[in-house]
Amino acid sequence: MNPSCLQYRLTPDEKNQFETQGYLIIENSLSAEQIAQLTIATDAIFDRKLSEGHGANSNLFYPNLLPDDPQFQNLVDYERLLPKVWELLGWNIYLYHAHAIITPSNGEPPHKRTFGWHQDSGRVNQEIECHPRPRLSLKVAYFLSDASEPGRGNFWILPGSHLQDEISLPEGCIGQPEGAIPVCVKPGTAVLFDRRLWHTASPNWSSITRKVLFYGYSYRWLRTKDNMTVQHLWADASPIRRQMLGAGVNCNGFFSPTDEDVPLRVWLREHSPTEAK
Ligand SMILES: O=C(O)CCC(=O)C(=O)O
Repeated sequence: MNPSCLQYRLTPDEKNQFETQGYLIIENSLSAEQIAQLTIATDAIFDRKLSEGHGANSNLFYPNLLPDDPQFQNLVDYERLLPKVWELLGWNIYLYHAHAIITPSNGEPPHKRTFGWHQDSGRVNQEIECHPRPRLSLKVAYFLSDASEPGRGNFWILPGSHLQDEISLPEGCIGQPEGAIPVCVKPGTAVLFDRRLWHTASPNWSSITRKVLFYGYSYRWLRTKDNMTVQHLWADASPIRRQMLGAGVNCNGFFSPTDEDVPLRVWLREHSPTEAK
């Protein structure tokens, strides 16, 4: 990890935005070249799925993204975003799942049906006994397509809802919760969001296929949420990327890590000691 990545640490305003609103938008996170290469890799997945019988107008949720292409692997420890992630979660972290969601034009006229509002992590929300629910993880969503206008399969959020265990949904499943907004962003934008932020996908009424890559970071003691068949990548990965890809010395080290388990902490001790605690 090049120490120049430290220039991308959270500013006080960014930290405040994430803590109070539960999300943060970082424009121009990817270069035009990165967007182009990642789009080629994402299109290749969609084309393969079409050839396997996936419907051209059906949304594609594609988990275990990383093995498909080195371009996807390069975002695991991406210098522009990883410093923000470790500042929010600390150093005992890894990538616990990563998926692409491709939303082709769904060809429907706009309608007012309530979308699928949720917090991430499924049963965690019922089975952990505390209020507010613990943060545990966050996602970085990299937008490859232009979602700068509503109606383009936007990611929708309810800003500031991350400390609420419940939200009120409109009566009769018509409309969205009060205060909800579509996240309107250009290609190359990264959106970080707390897993507790109430959010949802939405239909795509435009002619632009929506393409987004979601990278979920959590603590090393939480198990993976997709198959994450990335162990073959460990040998050639840098120490910090290896940590992000789930490597560790032994099981106890996921809970009580030694330096060998967490190269990120070793690196921080040298380059940003206050964050190594
Ligand atoms: O596709 C979307 O915009 C929403 C994705 C989502 O809910 C998630 O990754 O947790």
